[in-house]
Order: sequence, then C-alpha cells, then structure tokens
Amino acid sequence: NKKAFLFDLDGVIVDTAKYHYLAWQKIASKLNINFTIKDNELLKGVSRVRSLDIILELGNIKASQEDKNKWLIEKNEEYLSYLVNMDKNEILPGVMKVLDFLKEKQQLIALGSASKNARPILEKTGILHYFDTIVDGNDVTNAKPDPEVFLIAAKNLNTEAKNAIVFEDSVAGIQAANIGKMTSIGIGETKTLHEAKYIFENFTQISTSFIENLIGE
Ligand code: B16
Ligand code: MG
Repeated sequence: NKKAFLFDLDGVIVDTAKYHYLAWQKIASKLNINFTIKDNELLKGVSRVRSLDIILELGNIKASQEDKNKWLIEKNEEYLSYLVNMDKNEILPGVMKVLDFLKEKQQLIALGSASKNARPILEKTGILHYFDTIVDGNDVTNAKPDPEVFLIAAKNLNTEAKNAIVFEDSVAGIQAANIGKMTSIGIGETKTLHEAKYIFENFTQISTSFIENLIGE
C-alpha cells in the first residue's frame, strides 16, 4: 500500500510563527499598530499579502499599494534575517520519527505550505530530501481553505485524494484537506481543530502503529 502524506510547514514541522511575529511586529510598531501575540494567531496559515491586510485592519489603516509592497518586502527581509541561524534543532519534537518511519515504509511525502520561503527552511533544517514534491506559496493562486495546495501535491505524486493524509495546524488548512476529500490530521488543540478527522497535540503523540493503520486503510 502506498499513501501520500502531506505536511504543512509552519506549526507542523517547524515553529516559524514566532519569527513571522517578530518580523510583523517591526512593521506594526513602525505604523503605531498594536499587534499582539494573540493577534498573530490570525496570521497562521494565511498568505503574506493577506497577513499585512489583517494587520492594517487592526490599526484601521488604509494604505496605497506602493506602501504595502514596500512593507511586504521589509517584512520578508526581517523574517529572513531570523532564518539565517536555523538548523535541525528547530524541527518540532516527534516529526523526525514520523518522517523516518514513512520513508522506511516507502510512503510518499509532500509539503503543502502557504510560505514562499519553504524550500530554504527545509534546506536549512536538513530535511529537503525527504520530500517527493514541494508545493508552496510560489505555486498556488488560491489560499487555504481552498484545497489547491494539497490537490497539486497529490497530483504531483499521482495519488488520489482518498489516499492522501494531511497534517495541519491551522483551521483553514484542515478545512482545505476536508474540502479536498483527504484525511485531515490536526496538530494542536482540539478546541481549535475539531473539524479534523484525528487530532494530536504534537507529533510525539503520534505512534508508528497509528501511521501503520493509515497506510493499511
Ligand atoms: P511567507 P504554512 C504560512 O506557513 C504561515 O503560517 C503564515 O503565517 C505565513 O504568512 C505564510 O506561511 C506565508 O509565509 O511570508 O514565508 O511566504 O503554515 O502554510 O506552512
Ligand atoms: Mg501551518
């Protein structure tokens, strides 16, 4: 049996949300917008462009496209500066064990992320070679909950949606998997991710026998 396992990046494989937050903070404080760590939840799984719009809405600021483009570049440069020192220690607990088990069982592995910086992150953390296909913010036009990112990944792997399993930490990502008729696995809190078929607090809670059952289904 061969299944396709589709991984989101931020919040699933690595915790880059903290770097996104610091980088957006810089823009927000420059614009005198109060942007808290709680507000940052709204940006998880959301594209860069939409994230800026959300922050501007928080501050009730209307801006020209020119200004927005400038801030988007500035934000990304700041974000990239936090990634310089990234290495395999930033991979979230339990993820390596699952990736290694999937490889051992010769399963297909894909990345399905909204980020345009996904490849350098996978390179820096040393796991690029685990992925049979990488679909990221550079490849999609419709953001999650649109299933586009996962559908492209499944297509690249020649896999039917019913044989695809998605790991996601965002509500929009779980919805995307469900709309795409894939098996959704939420990584995080039950109260947030209740739409997922299965929910785990983190990857250390996922046993190899659970994965084996998914492969065998
Ligand atoms: P970038 P994911 C998402 O990653 C992040 O959760 C989200 O906060 C970010 O705005 C988005 O990537 C775009 O990232 O600015 O690097 O293109 O969870 O879809 O892996
Ligand atoms: Mg995510």
